[in-house]
Amino acid sequence: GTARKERAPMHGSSDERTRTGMSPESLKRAFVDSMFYVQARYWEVATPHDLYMAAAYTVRDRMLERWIRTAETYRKADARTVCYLSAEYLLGPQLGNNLINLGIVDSARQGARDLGIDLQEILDQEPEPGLGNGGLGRLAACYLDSLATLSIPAIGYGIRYEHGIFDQKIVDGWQVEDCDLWLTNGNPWEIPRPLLRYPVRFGGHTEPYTDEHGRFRVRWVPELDLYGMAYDTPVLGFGNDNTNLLRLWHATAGRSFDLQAFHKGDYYGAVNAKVGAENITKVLYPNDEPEVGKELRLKQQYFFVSCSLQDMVRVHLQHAPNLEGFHERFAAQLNDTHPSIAVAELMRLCLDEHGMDWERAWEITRRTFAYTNHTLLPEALETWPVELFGRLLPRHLEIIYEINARFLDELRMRYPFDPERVARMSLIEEGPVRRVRMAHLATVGSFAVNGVAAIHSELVKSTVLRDFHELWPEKFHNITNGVTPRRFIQLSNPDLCGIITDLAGPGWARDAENLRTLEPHADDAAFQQRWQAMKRAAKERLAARIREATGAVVDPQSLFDIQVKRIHEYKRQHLNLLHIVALYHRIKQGTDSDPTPRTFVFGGKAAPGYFMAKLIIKLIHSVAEVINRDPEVNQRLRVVFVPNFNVKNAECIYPAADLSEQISTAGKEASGTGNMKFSMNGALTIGTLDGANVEIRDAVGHENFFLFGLTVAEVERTLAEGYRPWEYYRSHDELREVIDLLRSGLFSHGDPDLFRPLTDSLLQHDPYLLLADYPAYVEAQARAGDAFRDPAGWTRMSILNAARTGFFSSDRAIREYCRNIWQVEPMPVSLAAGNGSVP
Ligand code: OX2
Repeated sequence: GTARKERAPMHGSSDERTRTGMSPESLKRAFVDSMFYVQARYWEVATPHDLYMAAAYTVRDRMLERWIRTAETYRKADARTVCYLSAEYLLGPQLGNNLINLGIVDSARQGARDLGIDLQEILDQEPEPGLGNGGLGRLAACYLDSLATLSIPAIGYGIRYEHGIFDQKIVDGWQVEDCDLWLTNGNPWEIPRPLLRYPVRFGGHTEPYTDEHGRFRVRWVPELDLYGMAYDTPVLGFGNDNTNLLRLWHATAGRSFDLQAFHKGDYYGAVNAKVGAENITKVLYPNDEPEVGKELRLKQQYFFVSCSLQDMVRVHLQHAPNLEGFHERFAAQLNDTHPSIAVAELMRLCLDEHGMDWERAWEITRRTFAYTNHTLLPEALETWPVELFGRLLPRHLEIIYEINARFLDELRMRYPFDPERVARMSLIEEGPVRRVRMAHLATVGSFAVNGVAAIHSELVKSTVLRDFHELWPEKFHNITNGVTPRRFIQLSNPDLCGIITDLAGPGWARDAENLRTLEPHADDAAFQQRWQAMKRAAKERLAARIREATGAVVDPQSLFDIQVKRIHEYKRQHLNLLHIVALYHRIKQGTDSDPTPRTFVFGGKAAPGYFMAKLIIKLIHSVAEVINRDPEVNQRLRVVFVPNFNVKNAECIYPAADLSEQISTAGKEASGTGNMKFSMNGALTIGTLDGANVEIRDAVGHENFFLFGLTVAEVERTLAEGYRPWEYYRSHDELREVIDLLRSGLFSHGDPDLFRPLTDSLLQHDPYLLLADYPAYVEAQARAGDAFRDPAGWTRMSILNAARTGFFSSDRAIREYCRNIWQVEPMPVSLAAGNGSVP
């Protein structure tokens, strides 16, 4: 780079310095300024959107100051940097979070009030960047927050999707997808970097040649090239001055490309190719499972990985003459297998572009990457047909074959009499269609592999990566997921934040173990009252939102029993429904013994092609319709579906929950993170021994958790012994009546076929063992209902949940990654110590 030799002069006048001051006065002045000079509006005609933009620019200026100082500090220190490679970042709205991390919420509110503006109204204007599907993308966003908060030099690399996760509309009880338009009104948080672009190539063929030293080399002659352009978003730490970088890549057609094609006289061909190039970052695939054989998806993956690695190489070469030491400068985390093509791409860069020999390149590559596994579901393990792979990335396929050949040789030496094991471990799955196994590529090409909750990490070792664990036991780790208490307590639940701060002081938001200060107050009557008032207010806010969004009226006194997450059969929203229908049935029969009034809240998106998940959404609405309008029932039960569950809605939902539904079939949910957000906000969990539920239950105390259901071992045994759901149906009267009600047409205006695919699946296969778990679930629900009728007892349990979930802060998780995997140290940034390069 062309580092400036001289520093900009320091601005001396006090006027200049208030440009980024934090007082209500400075914020006001900056806001008015931004309205005029950035948004180009004057007061009288400013729309709510203008107010939001001016506020965002005001906040951004204060972030940029920290960001630039951070970049300078890291660069000077030549600091080891974490690169988080993720196809998804579910960031959620930025303004509120940035105000918190800058510590200026009160000043901003004051400043806004002085100008006659309601800060909340401004916050509500922001469309959220929904660049992720669910837990995996939200985890990446929490980790960015914690990395900055812990002063760790880190870059998040990903894709700037023009359209994020679809907007969910509900029409006649069915999910309808609408295009997400988060960028249409402009995005004040990103800085486009038109000059920071890298070529990315696809297709063509490879050819051997001899280089000037007489060495054998391979050249890739691609068919197509395009460019990735950087868009940078600053990520503030909380309670420090560190501000890290999220760099998202946008695809554009290259100029060389234009010239070639246009000059050949094929104008329309060139135009088409240009459009094709730009399609790569058009839209997020809305499935939390891999898209089988979708060429564009593989292109997205390679596109962002290639840009990111080229960017890392550029930075490395600013400090070093060649790629030696690359793995010492960077630790690159692969967030699931989506970026695992990085293993082959770094090899290619080392071998083909930097003339390194194979052994050296492989050593550097294997010491650069670490891989996080997020799922054991066989249908979610990514593989790509060799044919497609070779057509798009011929050179990478060659490299993968070579990695595999060497790896298999090693295995044959190690296991000479076990060819089946060697075949199981191969990077290539043999069969009618040969496929590249991305999890194997990631495992072989990484120095560490981790699962996302204790039970999940054990299952990774004993199931999907068992052979690899036997070969390299020391490579395997567990890092239980975490969530950021800044967004999921401080921002979402200001009343709870106030309670904690009064007791524990403000330090808890950086050290969540301080939440334990609440514990001795769990039985204190006055404290309990304040706690109940906090919960009550949150429930009233949610009730108002529900009314606005759906027209449904719910009673904040009732037990708020909530399940929000992607809709999936393994998550078993329909088990929840079976219980609801059972309660309904009992009331109608007059056999009810649980008089606790309940409001059941659902929310979540279904993958657009996932028929069963969409049918579950329809069933939720259908059951809601019957229950909510039946006067015999609706004083006791209400069912609502909050449309378009996203980060913004979630912030309003978690604080309002009394009971959190975490009811996946044991062994299926890798971790879950919603479970943590609920518990931190004082909800009790009804759940199975799955994912992080296990550790949450141990942390909060078994007596403060409603456990039910088969364990992983019992699930395995049940299936192995030939599970016959029909027998549960036959022998359990209430269960039979509930399923018969679903088949009767009661919930489908007389159409007995509407929900048939669901009931048939339950009776014939029931792969997720709903019927086997039903009796235990209903029994645990009865315990929860009883417990809720003792307000003091319930409140005590609620307080203990919040007090004991500090472990599930993403700060703890990131500390573990830093120590056990990345070997990186904090590099604190001081704004105050700056000598004037920032105005
Ligand atoms: C999700 C997992 O399903 C969830 O259990 C976990 O909490 C989350 O990742 C974060 O680790 N796609 N999404 C996930 O896995 C995959 C694959």
